[in-house]
Amino acid sequence: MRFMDKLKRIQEAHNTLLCVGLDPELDFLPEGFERSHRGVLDFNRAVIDATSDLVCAYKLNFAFYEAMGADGFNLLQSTLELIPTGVVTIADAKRGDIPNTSRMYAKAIFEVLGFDSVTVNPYMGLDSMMPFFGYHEKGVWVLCRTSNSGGADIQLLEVDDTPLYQLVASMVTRDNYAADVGLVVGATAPDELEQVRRIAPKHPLLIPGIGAQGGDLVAAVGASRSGPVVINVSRSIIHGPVDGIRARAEKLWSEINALRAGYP
Ligand code: OMP
Repeated sequence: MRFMDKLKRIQEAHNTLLCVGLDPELDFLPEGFERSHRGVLDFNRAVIDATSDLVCAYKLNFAFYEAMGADGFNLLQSTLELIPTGVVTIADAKRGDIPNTSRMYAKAIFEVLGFDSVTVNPYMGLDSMMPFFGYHEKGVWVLCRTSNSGGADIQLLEVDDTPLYQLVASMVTRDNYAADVGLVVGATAPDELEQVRRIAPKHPLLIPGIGAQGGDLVAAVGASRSGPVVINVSRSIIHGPVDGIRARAEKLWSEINALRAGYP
């Protein structure tokens, strides 16, 4: 099944745009969880059990796993095994290198770990992304306008009067690839989100930045009117008492769906 079909199917089945970010930190594990890789796996299990019917995807940011050393790699694998079939998995690894190296990154993430999709960094150009784009049935999320304030340092620079993030959006959405290609645009940049939608009205967007980063939920949900959207929330769901995880996720699920219900 193509990646976009899998995403569409789960978004419809769970009536949701919500993606929970599984970004576990030992220092933020709630009471009752051992501060070890075993404790992290138990915590990820608790998050998945509490939210799997509310989400379309889980995004695992590799930094949080790599910081645990060799255990972290095993944790990526054992966490993936906990995610119910049908729910989309996103490897947030922000990869990209010379083609020969990207090929190995893509192999590790798609074939060894078996993720459905990956985030990639476009800075090294189209050929650095092509090894990821070559996979049928996989998704690739290209960083376009990131949610951090420093994203403006480079992404808003103009080349022949066009900001770089818009050139990235045009570049990667111009052609069809074996994989389904989407863009990452932070909810903290609502104006640019609108511009990206103008350039790529039908392409999938991965939108982080809601909650802890103060992003604009109305703008994020608004982007779903023309094409698919996945809204990622990490800290403001997974941090805090473990028995509040479901309530925090449900609140966002409801807010997102209330906004969607308001559209004609
Ligand atoms: P919270 O701010 O805790 O919801 O986490 C946001 C998650 O999305 C982290 O895993 C970030 O690394 C990731 N992210 C951004 O915050 N901003 C971006 O522009 C891109 C990403 C990403 O690629 O997912």
